[in-house]
Amino acid sequence: MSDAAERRALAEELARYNTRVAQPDDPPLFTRAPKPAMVPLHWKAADIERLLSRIGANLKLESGGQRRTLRLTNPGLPYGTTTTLWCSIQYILPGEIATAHRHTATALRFIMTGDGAHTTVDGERYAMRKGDLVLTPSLAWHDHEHRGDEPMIWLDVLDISLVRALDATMFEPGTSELQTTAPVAERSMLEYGSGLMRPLGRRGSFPAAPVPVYSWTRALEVLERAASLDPDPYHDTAFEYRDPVTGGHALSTIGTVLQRLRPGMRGQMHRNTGTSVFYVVRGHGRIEIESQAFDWGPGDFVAIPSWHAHAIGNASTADDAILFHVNDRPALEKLGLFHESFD
Ligand code: GTQ
Ligand code: FE2
Repeated sequence: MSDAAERRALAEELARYNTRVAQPDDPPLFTRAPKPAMVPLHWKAADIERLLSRIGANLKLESGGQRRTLRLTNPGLPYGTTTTLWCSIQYILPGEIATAHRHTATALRFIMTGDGAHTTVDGERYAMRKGDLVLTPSLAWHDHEHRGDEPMIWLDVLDISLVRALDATMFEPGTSELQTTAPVAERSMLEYGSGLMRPLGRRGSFPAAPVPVYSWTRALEVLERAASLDPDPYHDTAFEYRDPVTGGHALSTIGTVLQRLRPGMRGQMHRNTGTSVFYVVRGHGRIEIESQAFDWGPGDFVAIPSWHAHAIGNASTADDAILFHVNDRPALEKLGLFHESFD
């Protein structure tokens, strides 16, 4: 019998004892480079807006802190937006609340439209305004309450697929609908919000994500003040949101970036392990991902699979473009699996 036939003949017997040998038709175990099942994808703002207004009109919030969300999916994956991340667009009507809870998955929100909602993260209450980034690290208690008078839309990003792959999913509902809030509002912003100094004499460790809300006005100011610097050839002006106490990533598993492309900027091709999702805050441009090209505009989303070469450019020679993106780089770095290549 040939070796291949020998292997096939053995398979049934081995399987009975929960064992196996490599079979001739097994796909290669090690590939020279990552071969993701996830595919590059572009969601257009007009489609998302139409679908959101349908779910806004037709889906009621169920009791128990359910949300009305439009999940971004990928045809190459059984669930989720990327191999590790879930991006959902949450549509919140005035008067609605999301009840207090916590989970091991790390989460963030980026406010797409509207204001008037408040979030409480581990007892600290913060306003949520357009362009703000709100962080809920693993096991931070959080709830939201929308007391404004117009619908709000925000992007939720969670590392659900990563946490599921590691069988570390936990969820705990709060004991009341909304948390009791601390007497001093936005206290951690007062303590750590400068990013330059921190209180002297603090005992014990600093909290994870010591500042839960990164305001749009301050993030934009950083980009605008950096506009006079020479452009990075790949990213132009891109800044990562960081933990102001440690200087590390703002969240331990999810990377967050705000990027400005000056008029006429065309970035060069590069690739890295890990996945990302881009959200266009303003402007028009093009992203090339391997052999594909997507022309994006305000409100669009684009997902990039691991190790896919990509280059981003601003299509306008008059206006800048601003993008918010998320990635799983902090998790990969911690595992020693982050690699990049500048082609
Ligand atoms: O707002 O806390 O889209 O826990 C999915 C899970 C949002 C949230 C989601 C969540 C949340
Ligand atoms: Fe949550």
